[in-house]
Amino acid sequence: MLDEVEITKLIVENYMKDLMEYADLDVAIVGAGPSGLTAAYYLATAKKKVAIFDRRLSIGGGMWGGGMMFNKIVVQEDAKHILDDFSINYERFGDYYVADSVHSVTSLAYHATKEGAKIFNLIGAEDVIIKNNRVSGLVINWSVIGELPIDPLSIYAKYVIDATGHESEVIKTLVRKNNIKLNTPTGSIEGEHSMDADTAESVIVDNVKEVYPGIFVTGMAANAVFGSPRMGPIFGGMLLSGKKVADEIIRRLS
Ligand code: 48H
Ligand code: FE2
Repeated sequence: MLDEVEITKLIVENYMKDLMEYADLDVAIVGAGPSGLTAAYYLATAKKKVAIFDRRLSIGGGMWGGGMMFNKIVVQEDAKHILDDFSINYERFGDYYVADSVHSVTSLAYHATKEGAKIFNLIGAEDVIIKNNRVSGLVINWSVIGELPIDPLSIYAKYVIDATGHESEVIKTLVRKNNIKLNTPTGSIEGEHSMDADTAESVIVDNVKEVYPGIFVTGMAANAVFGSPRMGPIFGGMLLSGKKVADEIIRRLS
């Protein structure tokens, strides 16, 4: 006989166990789009304790939709090795590789979680913890509470990654709430520029930086914070910048 309350208790007990375990992290990633998932995979592979918080029900960010809802993505030669790391199937057309976007998202998520990265969906980062002029964690809350005045909970992390895409939400909040200067040319958010795929993809890996002590940017957020262009549905830069931020943090932690 299946027991409804036994099922309930199993869910609550095991969720709470995860929340307790991941309340103190090596790395907290905000955003489970392609760059956040890629970063999580390489961090987990290096045995770092890593969790991703995404406010949506479903992970994958902007990757599901390919270009204008044609659910294919294009990746350039430079990033092909990352497709291979994730065993993503593709077809080659000269210097371009075309992959199915649903297959790509699910492969990124499968390998990241298989290596031990934890994904908390439906949880948003609404703020950061700052101690001694350094970001030292995240302030999290259910994303479904709407305008209800419900106070958040907090997570410690040695490093936080803003992988929230075009909006660079965590950095925006950091700048809005604190009188600080970022490690950018003007000291504030430079803002995303219009489409130029070649420039956007060639600068994105360099834009992966610790923009304020304890917090890095990656993916589209890196280009938005550093005033670089958008690139449209070519995803090499998302994968490469995700790997770069992981490599950089692994180096710092060791
Ligand atoms: C929790 C949050 C919060 C928050 C946002 O947009 P994404 O897919 O991000 P990237 O940078 O990995 O990939 C960008 C890519 O999808 C893209 O848009 C490209 C290449 N565009 C080019 C162009 O020209 O348009 O994912 C970000 C994720 C989403 O799942 C959000 O739900 C999540 O972050 N998120 N999660 N707390 N405050 N804000
Ligand atoms: Fe986009």
